[in-house]
Order: sequence, then structure tokens, then C-alpha cells
Amino acid sequence: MFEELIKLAITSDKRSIARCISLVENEVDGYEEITSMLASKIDVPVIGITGPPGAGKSTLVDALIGEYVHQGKRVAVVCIDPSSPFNMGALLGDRIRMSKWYNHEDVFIRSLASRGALGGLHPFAIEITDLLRGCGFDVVIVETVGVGQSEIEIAGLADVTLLVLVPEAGDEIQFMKAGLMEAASMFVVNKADRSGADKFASLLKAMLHASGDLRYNNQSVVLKTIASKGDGIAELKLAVDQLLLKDGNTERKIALLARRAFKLIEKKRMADVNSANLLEQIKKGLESNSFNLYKFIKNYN
Ligand SMILES: Nc1nc2c(ncn2[C@@H]2O[C@H](COP(=O)(O)OP(=O)(O)OP(=O)(O)O)[C@@H](O)[C@H]2O)c(=O)[nH]1
Ligand SMILES: [Mg+2]
Repeated sequence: MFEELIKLAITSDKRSIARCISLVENEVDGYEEITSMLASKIDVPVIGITGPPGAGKSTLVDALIGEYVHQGKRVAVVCIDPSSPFNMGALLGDRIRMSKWYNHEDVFIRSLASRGALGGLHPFAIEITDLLRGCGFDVVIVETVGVGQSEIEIAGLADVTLLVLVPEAGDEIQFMKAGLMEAASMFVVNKADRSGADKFASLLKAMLHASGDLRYNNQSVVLKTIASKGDGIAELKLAVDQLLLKDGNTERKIALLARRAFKLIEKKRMADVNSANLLEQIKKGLESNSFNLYKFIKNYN
């Protein structure tokens, strides 16, 4: 049904790619044809960028796009705003921040509002990133504000996850959720033009060292950048590239595939289950006086 469209999308035709994403996002009949034909290239790296609002994630992505494009690479960027399905402000901000790349032929940028997915990234984040991998890009970058579950989810989606922080976060870092620290494969202290950046970077390194995680013996996992000036971006890209080449990445890729499979199966199996519906059915069931929760859930085997 979508054969022609998919053929065009594979050749990196931006309009066709945008249409494929919309079809998937809106679950248009037959959308699985698109995901099953496009989403097969697991070799294309996905870089996740997360961190608190305003840390400079979009500015950093903008600068990273430059690094890749200058190397002749094709880049796809997905900006997800999980916190505010009705607030288009952040998405608009991303649009402005990366405006110089919007019309570049080697760059594709798409913003996604989460549309109320509870604390999650986006209901089709997995499918859309996989789809982009199949459309002739060399790298896919996913930006999301680190609130709630999203930073944990992004780590399950991306081959490398960068947690972007600012020097002022030094006071909060002790209270940062352990999950957030574990989710990151690399820490970026952005806005290093502000005071306290060196101190904060050292604190981070010390914390990681103390946590005893072997991953962090390599000190280059904490990097400083001034995204707005492009400082430290080349070094950051190099560190990301090296991390992607590291031993053990094949196993990580397989683990990520299994995790994505789990999420997709979960979504498929749960498709006919929703809490409002359950409430209604239970109300009805209770009228009969012989309601039993465990008999009731057998309907969902
Ligand atoms: N001083 C300084 N300002 C920066 C730097 N990087 C980004 N900014 C500024 O910080 C502000 C926020 O930048 P964004 O890139 O929109 O931050 P973000 O993390 O994408 O924000 P959200 O997507 O809204 O969470 C902008 O005004 C940027 O110009 C930096 O290295 N130094
Ligand atoms: Mg942003």
C-alpha cells in the first residue's frame, strides 16, 4: 500500500520521510508495513541527548549537526517534548535553535509532542527512530527534556546517551536520581563559560569514580562544552564516536534490541486495555454481586 512512499523515503526524500512518520504516529491502517520495511538498519547509531530544561541541549545538537555535516554525514534529529503535550513553546524553541539546519539537504529535523504518554518519551519513539535509521541517515540524534521517565527511556533507545548539565547543577547533583546517573553514558557540563564549571566537572568525575562503575574509569565521560560558541563540540563528537566503537557494543546492541522488542510486544499486548474501560467493566461486574477480580482478568489472557 505504501510501497512508492517507502521507496522514496529510503532515498532520503524528506517529504516522504515526514509522511511516513505521520502515518506511524497516527497509526494509519497498514502503518506496520512502513516500520517493517524501513526499520531494519541497527548499525546506524542513535545518540540520545537529555538533561534539564534550558541546559542547552538544542544548542548542543545544533553544533553537533555541524560536526557531522562537515564530515559529509547525513543527520536525522528527533526532538521530543514529553512534559507538555499542549505547550508547543519548547518545540518552537528547538525549531529556532536549529533553524539553520532545517532546510539543509543532509539534515532532517522532526519535533514530536508526547500527546500525553504518561511520563514516557513518546508512544512511537522506538518506531520513529528505527524508521529514520532506515532512511539513509548516518546518525540519528534524539533530544528530550530529562523529566520523569523520559531520560530512562531514552537510554533504552539510544546507543549512547549524553546527559547535559550546567555548572549550577553542582548543588543538586547529590540529589539526582540514581536512574538518571546510570542512564547516561556520558556527561556534558555545558555553559562552561559560567563560573563553577571546572569544579562541577571534577565533582561529577569524583562521584562517578566513587560509584565504582567500571564504565567510568575512562575519565573522558565527563566533558565540558560551550555549545553556544561551539567550544568542545569536536571533542564531544570524537568521544561519542569512540564510545560507539567500544568493545561490548555488539552485546549492548543486542540487549537494546531485546529491550525494544519487549516494549513493542508490551504495547501490542496492552493495546485493548485501558483504565477507563476497565473501570466501566468492573462497575458493571459489581452489579452482579459475584464479581471476582481474578476471574475478571482471565478475560485478558
Ligand atoms: N552562556 C551559555 N549559554 C548557552 C550555552 N548553550 C546554550 N546556551 C543558551 O541557553 C539557552 C537554552 O538553550 P537551549 O539549547 O534551548 O536549551 P535546551 O536544553 O534545548 O532547552 P529545552 O529544550 O527547552 O529544555 C539559550 O538561550 C541558549 O542560547 C552555553 O554554552 N553558554
Ligand atoms: Mg531543546
